[in-house]
Amino acid sequence: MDDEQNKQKLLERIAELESQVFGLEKDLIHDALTGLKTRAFFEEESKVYLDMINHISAGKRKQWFGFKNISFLFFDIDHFKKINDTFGHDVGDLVLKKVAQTIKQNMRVGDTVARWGGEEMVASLLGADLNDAKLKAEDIRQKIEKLTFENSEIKVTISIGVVSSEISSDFTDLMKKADQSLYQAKQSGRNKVVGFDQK
Ligand code: GH3
Ligand code: MG
Ligand code: MG
Repeated sequence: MDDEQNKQKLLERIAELESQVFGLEKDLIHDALTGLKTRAFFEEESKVYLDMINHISAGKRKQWFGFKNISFLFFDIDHFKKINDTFGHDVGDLVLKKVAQTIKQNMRVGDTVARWGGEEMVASLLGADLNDAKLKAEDIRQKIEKLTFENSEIKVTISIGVVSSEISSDFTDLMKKADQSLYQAKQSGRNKVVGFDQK
């Protein structure tokens, strides 16, 4: 297959995926509590971008679709159980919603934020390399640390694992590596950003 055919095939695949996605029920795309995208949507969309990375050269990707890399942030609220236990589950829900909104507000057009499960969230940053993504994560970490709530005793922090397609272009592998980085962030004291280092 030549480049033009490859491009057409991918464009068709994207259009097909979009129509499939729009055909799904709203609650299959959006998480009811946070309003973020669902994990299923996130996974499908990310795999399309990673397929493009696997099949189209970096130069052509940049020229045709405007991106070379994609990076992922994996978020987990610190000691969230304690927030629930101290202030109640409803307050926990409000904290989770506010954190989700803060993450979403700091994204660019083309980025996607989803609820991975519980108090874990993920984001894809299209066009960002590892360094860009680490800077973005650090900015979000600081904004979350500064959030205030009606009850001024509530303090919330977040740990973030960061990976980039520079290291792997397999979705499952990337999420595994993001989770490892997140684990390191937790182990080294929480309220931290850790980028996946190949070494
Ligand atoms: P760590 O810093 O290690 O992440 O500690 P943690 O307490 O955040 O981690 P853990 O995984 O032990 O607890 C997560 C808690 O998040 C437990 C669960 O009850 C709570 N949780 C998960 N989903 C929701 C939700 O939708 N609403 C509320 N209020 N709590 C939730
Ligand atoms: Mg967790
Ligand atoms: Mg947690």
